[in-house]
Amino acid sequence: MTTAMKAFDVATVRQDFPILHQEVHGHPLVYLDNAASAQKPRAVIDAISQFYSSDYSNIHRGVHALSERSTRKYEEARIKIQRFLNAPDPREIIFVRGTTEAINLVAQSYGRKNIRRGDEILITALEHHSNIVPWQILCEETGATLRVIPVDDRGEVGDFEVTDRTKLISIAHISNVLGTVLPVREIVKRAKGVPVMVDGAQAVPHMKVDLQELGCDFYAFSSHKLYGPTGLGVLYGKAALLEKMPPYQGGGDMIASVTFEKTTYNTLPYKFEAGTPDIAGVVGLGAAIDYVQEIGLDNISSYESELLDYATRALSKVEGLRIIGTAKHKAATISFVMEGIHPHDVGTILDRQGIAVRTGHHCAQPLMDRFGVPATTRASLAFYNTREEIDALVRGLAKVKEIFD
Ligand code: C6P
Repeated sequence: MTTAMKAFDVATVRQDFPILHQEVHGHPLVYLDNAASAQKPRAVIDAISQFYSSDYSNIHRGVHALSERSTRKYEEARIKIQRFLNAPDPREIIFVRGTTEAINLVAQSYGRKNIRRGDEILITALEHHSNIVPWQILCEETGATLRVIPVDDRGEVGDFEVTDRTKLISIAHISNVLGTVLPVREIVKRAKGVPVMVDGAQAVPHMKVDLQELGCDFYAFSSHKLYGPTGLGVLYGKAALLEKMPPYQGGGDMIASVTFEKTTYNTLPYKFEAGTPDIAGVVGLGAAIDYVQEIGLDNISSYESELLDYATRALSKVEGLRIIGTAKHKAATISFVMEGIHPHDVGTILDRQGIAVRTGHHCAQPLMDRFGVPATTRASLAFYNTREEIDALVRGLAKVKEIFD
């Protein structure tokens, strides 16, 4: 039982995260780099340790007790994820290494089977490299074209046209740089049946995601941003599409039978899970989902939204600071630039004060070009952050200015 409670209380929740209670460079740690990766609650750390201490074995292979126990825990986690996302069927939940691998899987498996010369793949201008490069590779291989839906000055995605040539649309649910929440349901409606893939890496930790309501065809997220372990992610795909897709990788567990003449493939989801997966990671992700659900995604969304308002107001008062990304629907991520000071200097000086932010292009170079900046400083919030930490950030930025003045 964790200390997280029904009524959201940030001080109580913080007790669940051992790493937060330390000093960095002589200052209390202020961790504002959650979009890069979130910290892990005790419940996740303990679940992994407990699993390795008492249940661990390989899965789907042995008839012995430990293998059966491990297999049961692994498959229980799959069902947890299915329910968490309101996916219709656990066979539609595929374990992969992360969002990046999920998108590459769709590009290489669905894409190579269905995309031809002259076809068009639609993405937006705010995508992470993970949702750009796999499609560029596919375009190079097939002769298809990548078309980009522009974003406006606030960071909102504009209108787009679906033509006979449009064969796939792939969009972020939430921008990792601007925090913009994209209207996925409307985009799916406007797609008029063209398959839509959603990169949910930044959405799943911050808002309730209901796949049946969204209606998209593929959805990807990473465990490590959802307070779970690294090296693990999930691809959801509609069974009707997954059934027709060729395997992405060959190896153990993804086969039904192998001879040198012919191999037949396993059923869903195993057809896409070649080799020994991150078994303990999956158990840890199951624990992360239990933890997040115990706090409640509604509590998380409303607390983070209040904190975002507070941070936006506080940062707007800092002279010479410009926030990049002012969409109406925004998650708790704030990118900004400071007049005459390079983001790397901002990040380094903040670090000396115990404040962790990310600086750079955030794996979204085309978006940096769109806003005419080489890099930004990004403060990305989680439900364990506090107003006091935002105040510390503002004080930290005053110090940055003092050094540069
Ligand atoms: N963004 C950030 O600091 P992986 O690395 O596969 O877990 O996730 C890739 C990815 C895909 N899409 C979006 C929208 C993302 O934000 C990320 C990861 C981190 O913004 C690390 S670059």
